Amino acid sequence: YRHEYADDTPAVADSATGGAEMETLEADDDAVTVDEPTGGLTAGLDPVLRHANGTWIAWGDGDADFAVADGDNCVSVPPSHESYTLRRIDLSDEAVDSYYYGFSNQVLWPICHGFPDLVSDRDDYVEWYRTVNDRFAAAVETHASADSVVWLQDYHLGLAPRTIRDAVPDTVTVAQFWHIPWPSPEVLAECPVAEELLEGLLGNDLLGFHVDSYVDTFLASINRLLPSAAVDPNRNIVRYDGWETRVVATPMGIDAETYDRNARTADDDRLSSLFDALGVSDGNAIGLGVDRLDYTKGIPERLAAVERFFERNPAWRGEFTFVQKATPSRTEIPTYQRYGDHVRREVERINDRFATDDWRPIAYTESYLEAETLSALYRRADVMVVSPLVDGMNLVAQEYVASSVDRDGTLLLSDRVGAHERLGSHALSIDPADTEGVATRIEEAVSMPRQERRRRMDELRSRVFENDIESWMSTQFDWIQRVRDVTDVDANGT
Ligand code: GDG
Repeated sequence: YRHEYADDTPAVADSATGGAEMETLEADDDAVTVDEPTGGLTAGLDPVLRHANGTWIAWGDGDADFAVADGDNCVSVPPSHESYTLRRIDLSDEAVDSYYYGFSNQVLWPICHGFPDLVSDRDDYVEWYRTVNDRFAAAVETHASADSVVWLQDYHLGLAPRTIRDAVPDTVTVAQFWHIPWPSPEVLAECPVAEELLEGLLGNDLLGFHVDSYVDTFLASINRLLPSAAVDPNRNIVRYDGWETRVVATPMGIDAETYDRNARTADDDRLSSLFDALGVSDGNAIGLGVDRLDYTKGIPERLAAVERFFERNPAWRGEFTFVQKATPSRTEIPTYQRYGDHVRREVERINDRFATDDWRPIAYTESYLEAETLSALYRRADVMVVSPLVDGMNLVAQEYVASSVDRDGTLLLSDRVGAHERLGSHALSIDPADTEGVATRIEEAVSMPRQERRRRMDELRSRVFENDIESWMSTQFDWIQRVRDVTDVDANGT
């Protein structure tokens, strides 16, 4: 888990659950150490699980968890004040390869992001996806009681809700949050098991997406590919096989307070050592990109815009450095290996073109940054460029805003990410594929009067703080309660 911090790891729990940064036990000889989640979904879920005394079901390397687990692979956590159960699903290398790197990330991920040409399928991928979804469903069945809430996260568990629904009493509430976009029906039709996936998801009582447009394409997909289901377009309810699924848009927030606090308290040395290591001059204006190395994130397009900026503005050479933090991700997959190589080559080419003896236009790093260092870097960045070609939400844009405690920086935000709905009107909106347009926006940002920067940042900050992870969690549970009440009414025949 530790090295997959920015990646996505499926998990499911009775009462609540989450993804990548789950608290993980590391056995070191006889001692057990704990990695605490530093922010994001897992940090939001931890208190909920404690409160609910629930069960968190997840896979991962988890060697240490298995070392301290009982015969059912259950561990009581957190070790200091045990209050919920961590149940591990042990997956073989072959399962991880075909289920996670295979069907989840080489079929569903490209399809949901509108890149059907990048699908790379194999016969056993979907078989493993079914098998692993069934294993999660079986674990849920073991742990659920009649009034449980089951909350599933993300596209790795698209078939599990139906299996769970068929196995547990009607009084169990099943909800899911889908963290990535939902594609058009035309693109979804390229998925070899599109209908089965839709049927799977309609086992949920509640299905959440980040924004309305994904809800709309999901309902359009049902109309087109599962005509026996009935869609109520006014209430966004789908009736299928005797069950009702409510589909809602609930945009995810971040733990804004923590980013704000880390940005304020981070020791100055953190940033100076990072800049020393990257050869960045302290006096430079700083541009910044922070992403997983994923073809959806638009990194080469962004670098091309930075290159264009330096072409058009020779006076900024030596004065402005673009820092790109790129996190290697899904590196087993050839498309990702090629993408990483391409990004690194582009950095080198642009640096060769403009570098002087004591300055390089792009400072590129793939090293992990501790949370405080990342916040300090966000705080220091004058121009943050978030330019994915498509992105379910994008948390980085929100983290930048929360860390901008001096209210001095400018956010350039792609109009193709979920976060644009909430932040687009006060960020500088960009079309990520328009090199000239993004270069112009960088020019605008570096020459924007301070007052204007503050005005925009104040507005962005109030949106990010008002809609943080806590508010998102409570919206989830309000919706879960609402669909639960409906089920109770139906069960009573009224
Ligand atoms: C998926 C959806 C949706 C990166 N490098 C470091 C580091 N990170 C952290 C960032 C941020 C996270 O990784 C990346 O989150 P994003 O939201 O930007 O993107 P995905 O990984 O694609 O996430 C996305 C999200 O799920 C939630 O629903 O927003 O659309 O694709 O938190 O800070 N963190 C640290 N050091 C690093 O070097 N500490």
